[in-house]
Amino acid sequence: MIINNNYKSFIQPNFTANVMPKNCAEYIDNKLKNAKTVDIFCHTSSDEDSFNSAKAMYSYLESQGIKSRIVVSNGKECYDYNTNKYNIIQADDVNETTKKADLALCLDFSAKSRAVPNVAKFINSYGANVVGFDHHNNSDKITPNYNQITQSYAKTQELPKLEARNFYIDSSAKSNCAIISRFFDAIGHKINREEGRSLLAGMIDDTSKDGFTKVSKLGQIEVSDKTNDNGNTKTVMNNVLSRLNIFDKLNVLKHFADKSKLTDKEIKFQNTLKNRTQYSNNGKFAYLEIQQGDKEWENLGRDTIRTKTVLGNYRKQMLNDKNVDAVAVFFPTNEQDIYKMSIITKKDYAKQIIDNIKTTTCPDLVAGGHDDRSGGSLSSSDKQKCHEWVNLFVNAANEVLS
Ligand SMILES: [Mn+2]
Repeated sequence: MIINNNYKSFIQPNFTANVMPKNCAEYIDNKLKNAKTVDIFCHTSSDEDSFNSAKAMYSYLESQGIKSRIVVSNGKECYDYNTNKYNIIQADDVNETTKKADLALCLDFSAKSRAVPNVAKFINSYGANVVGFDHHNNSDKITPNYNQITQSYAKTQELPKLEARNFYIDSSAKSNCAIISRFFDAIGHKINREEGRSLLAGMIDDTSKDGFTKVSKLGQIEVSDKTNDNGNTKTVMNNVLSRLNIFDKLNVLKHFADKSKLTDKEIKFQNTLKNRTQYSNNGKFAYLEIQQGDKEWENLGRDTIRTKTVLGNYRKQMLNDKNVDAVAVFFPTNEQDIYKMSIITKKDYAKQIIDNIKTTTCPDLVAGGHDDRSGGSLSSSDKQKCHEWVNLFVNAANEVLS
């Protein structure tokens, strides 16, 4: 038997997470440090991951004497949304004539489609002066300077050798905040507690949406096996937590608890929904149509984490009716000109209804998901067009559910 005597030369790095190659981190860090001013951009309908990545970077840049501002799309419900502290401006207030900083920094997006259209145009006007971090793998690039990492390498492998570029993308990361954390590690920046709280908030939100983490009743953050990333998420999470004390952690967890608790106004709204329900002719499709300009919906802030909960409760409640086979809600969102649909059904009716529309009346329908629960969207803010879109579903339900 031949023994492979090369085995001793295998390198066993003592990490389990996808660390960021030093050259890639330093390349972007140098670009940032050579700028006097930086505009930090979040993606459309900015979520906790994008906004908290921005806050952590804002704080880091401030410590380096670099002035920056955060361009956010809504995001007002995000953790520590403090306009004075972080110099925040809304995406709507930006256009091509807005004064530019020396450098644009894109966080949690790298595709044109994930930026508000006027912001995408504005970013374009920076030419080559754009850097970014992302964990999404989209094809419609916002800038051609990409450096993409997709592999999850095992313990026995060496750090991948990568050419440093303006954009660092690791689609194996479960949140952008985790990438920012590893960026700080790679450049040797020791995060302060404020930065740590931001990174934790972004990581918790992105990973809990996908069921990769769960917060126990006792406030333990558990990373599930489903994460399947060589301990990547767990390592980065523990790394950030080690920089925080118990109060920091509870402060972040309290934010999420408060954020999801329904207000009196929202409970009142929830109680009116049953009366607003409409039915298809066969009575098997129950739906709620919130039209463009609905005052109450506007006052509640349109689609927020809590109104989404309200609509979810409504769908579940209505589907309990034994005569009802499908329930859908239609509503204007906080994304510019986007009208949305969400449906849950018995059996595989969601798929059947959507397939019916696609094959009969509207081949371009944007909708899909699971057999018994799906979402869809229409790019329009026109009340009549949205109403006609709703009717596509009503008509299809009359056929499919008969
Ligand atoms: Mn994200």
